[in-house]
Amino acid sequence: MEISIIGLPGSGKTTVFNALTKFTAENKPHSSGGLTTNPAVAKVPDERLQKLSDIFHPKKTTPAEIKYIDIGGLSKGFGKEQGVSGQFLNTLSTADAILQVVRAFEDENIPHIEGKVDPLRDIETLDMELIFSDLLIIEKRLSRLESALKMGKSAERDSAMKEQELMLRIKKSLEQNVPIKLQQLSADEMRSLNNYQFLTAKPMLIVINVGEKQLPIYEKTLEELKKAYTRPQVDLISMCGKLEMELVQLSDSEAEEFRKDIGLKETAFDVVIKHSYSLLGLISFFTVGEDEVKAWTIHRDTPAVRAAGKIHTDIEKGFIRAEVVTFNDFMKSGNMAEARKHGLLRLEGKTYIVQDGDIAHFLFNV
Ligand SMILES: Nc1nc2c(ncn2[C@@H]2O[C@H](COP(=O)(O)OP(=O)(O)OP(=O)(O)O)[C@@H](O)[C@H]2O)c(=O)[nH]1
Ligand SMILES: [Mg+2]
Repeated sequence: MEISIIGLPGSGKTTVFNALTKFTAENKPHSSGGLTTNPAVAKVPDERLQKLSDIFHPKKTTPAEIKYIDIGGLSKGFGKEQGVSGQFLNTLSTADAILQVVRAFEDENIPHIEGKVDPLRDIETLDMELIFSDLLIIEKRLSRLESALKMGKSAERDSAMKEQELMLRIKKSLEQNVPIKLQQLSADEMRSLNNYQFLTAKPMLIVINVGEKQLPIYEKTLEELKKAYTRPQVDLISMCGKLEMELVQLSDSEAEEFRKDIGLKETAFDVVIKHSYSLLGLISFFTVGEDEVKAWTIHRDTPAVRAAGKIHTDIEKGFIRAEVVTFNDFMKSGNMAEARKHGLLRLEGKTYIVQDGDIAHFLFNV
């Protein structure tokens, strides 16, 4: 899973990125020069994986991973309806989700590009920017379709006409500020748009970057913004980026102590992962053995045969069946033999929908 971090210049993207990835990238305000993209992989914490590892003592324990990409060096003018262009667009298009960092922290030493800190305005500015970027792609596609309609054979013309109708419909709604993910397109239509990687079709997690001085009111700040910005399929959370970045540099126990003192229940990292999983409809299943205990990330509605394909395409191709036990049943049994004896190890076919926490073993032919 890949999540791209975007936001207006100086909103705290690199700071949040560092907090999420424990990566110490340079975070200069308004870094000038070329566009930089900075990827880092974060391991998804899962207590269940640790418990399984304690039982199997495998050579290797492999958590699921999320790749975060920090995009830096956006021009100051970004956010003024210039559209998202070039390399920036390429990086964004491959992301499964967008994490938008919004500045809420007050700091007179760090001027805001618009003069005044106003999170809601910034969210709306970025929304406009993403819509504008999608509109540019649609315009280009429409003019291609226009030529195809003039010259193409009748079979091609039919599909071009269908696509043109869809593009025009999406364009109209975008012009009324409705992002593609809220346009109630059919599953077929959404699939046909896959190639374009429209930005407003992607799920978005908004991170309100509050200042360390605002910590006492940070829940209130978030609640107020949630009331003011009520788009479905967008999730809002808040964190103090600067503080979180400092905390990941401490030892776990020191950081926990500190969190307790200031009344923070969870790490920003855990909160972001939890919200990313639910926003994207992701779950985890496990494979176990003496060599490796591993967590895999899949979409909620994935059939067994496709989950198997995550591990290896050969297993998908030669799929016979899956042996499945839930994590809880397995823990009650203590080992596979016991689980089997009590009938907790089920045999499932290709179409079985894998559930969160399933421990699966796939039988296949090559
Ligand atoms: N006081 C305070 N400063 C912060 C906070 N978060 C970020 N900053 C500061 O704001 C400045 C910009 O933060 P960055 O993380 O570099 O922002 P960015 O969005 O990556 O900036 P660009 O990549 O230049 O667009 C830095 O000086 C940070 O230290 C915060 O929560 N509180
Ligand atoms: Mg940056």
